[in-house]
Amino acid sequence: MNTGGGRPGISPGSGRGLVQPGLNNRSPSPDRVRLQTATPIQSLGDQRQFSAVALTAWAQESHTQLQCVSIEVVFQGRNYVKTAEEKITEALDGLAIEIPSWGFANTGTRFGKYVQAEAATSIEEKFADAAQVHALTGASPTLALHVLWDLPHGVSDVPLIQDLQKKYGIRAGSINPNLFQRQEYKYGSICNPSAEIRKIAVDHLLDSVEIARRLDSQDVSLWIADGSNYPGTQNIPRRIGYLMEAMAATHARLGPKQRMLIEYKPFEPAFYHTDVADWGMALLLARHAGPKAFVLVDTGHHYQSQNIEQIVAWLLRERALGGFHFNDRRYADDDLTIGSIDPYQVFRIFHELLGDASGLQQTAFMIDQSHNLKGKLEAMVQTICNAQELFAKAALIDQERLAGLQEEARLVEAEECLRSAFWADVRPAVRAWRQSRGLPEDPLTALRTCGYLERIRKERSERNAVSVSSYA
Ligand code: AFD
Ligand code: MN
Ligand code: MN
Repeated sequence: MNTGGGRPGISPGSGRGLVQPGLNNRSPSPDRVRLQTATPIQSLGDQRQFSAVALTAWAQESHTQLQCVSIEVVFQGRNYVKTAEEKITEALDGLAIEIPSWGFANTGTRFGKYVQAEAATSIEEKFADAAQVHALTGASPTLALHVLWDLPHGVSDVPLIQDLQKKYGIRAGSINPNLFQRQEYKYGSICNPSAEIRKIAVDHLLDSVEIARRLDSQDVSLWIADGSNYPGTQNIPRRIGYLMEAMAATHARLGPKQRMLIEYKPFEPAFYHTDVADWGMALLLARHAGPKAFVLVDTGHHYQSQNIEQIVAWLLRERALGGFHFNDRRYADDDLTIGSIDPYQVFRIFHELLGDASGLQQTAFMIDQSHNLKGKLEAMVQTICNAQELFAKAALIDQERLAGLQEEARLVEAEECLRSAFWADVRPAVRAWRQSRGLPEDPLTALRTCGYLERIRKERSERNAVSVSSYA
């Protein structure tokens, strides 16, 4: 429930994948409409669903703006079943994917990088590229920012970002503190044995919260690279205490609408122990920090063959999932484009999310990729198109039928129910959706032919030729 600004009443929900059947284009009108809200409303009883009339009256009386997370329509005495096209349209209308500023810059591997003439060399160029990707896909209205790389002067860079937001029509998304590049962080940032160095790191976290607050960004996204390379060299339990202290201090500074997302990663850059190594540690840290702390799942941050959708199901159930960093991997944290190695896994993750409307609503979809070989913009557009197709496929899963089959343990039918949605060719419907929204039907071809790439290559090539290496 959003009790902040906005007109009292029921909004269809701004989250992704919300069920909003085509009420306007069906006639005669439905017999009955039932809505489910993001939060149960105690004063209306304990039921999970309410009639549209009761909800509207309550919302207006209590001056509340309600977020509706699902609508059940009873049409001519029967539950209205949406067509595949309607399901896909609803899914894509609600799908927003945040892209990372660093995905446009010259980044690569720790061994080196291949400099691209088109790579962004300034924060303004990153905003310009993000606007281009959004114009082609209609799905990336926000840009994740890395404080050290994008706001090197901290809070005093905020006005510059505000100008860029206005100029390019792209909002600043999650704010990513950098706790891994200062020389002081050799033995850790917020887990460093030195209180002085821990303070530098915590101050940076607090600055990041302030940057997010001034930019009206909801999420401060924490990746703690701390760890050690050799057994016995660091005191693990003591460092747990340091983590908790730093996170409590950061949580205490969050504004009413802000959240902190805690990302985990099993190894790299540390190779013996990493302080926040898995989702269990991240969840416990979030629980200790407070109600505005959530877990961030980076799909590349798991051991081989780990069941990520099961982790997602647990986090959803615990109301602890805050967001994703999507990318694909074959070996370690490879930062490849979504679904390039294992599209079925992305589909299975989307399936879990679509089965939990209010969990989905509070989950931020972000990309965390580093494009070393592919063109920066091409890779970004391709990744968004892949995500849209896989999300559309997952929206086709007949959740109700699947639940029935699971209940009766009809194994092969249940599996086929899932698989048939995965194998459905959604591309014509996705193209039709793009056309109906005034977007190019084929964003990748449009990118290649629109002239933007030629222009930026010409403008930036000289600057890129002398660019210095940076890790990402
Ligand atoms: C890291 C982590 C983290 C970080 C990013 C920086 O995934 O999200 O912000 O990459 O490039 O591996
Ligand atoms: Mn990440
Ligand atoms: Mn990563």
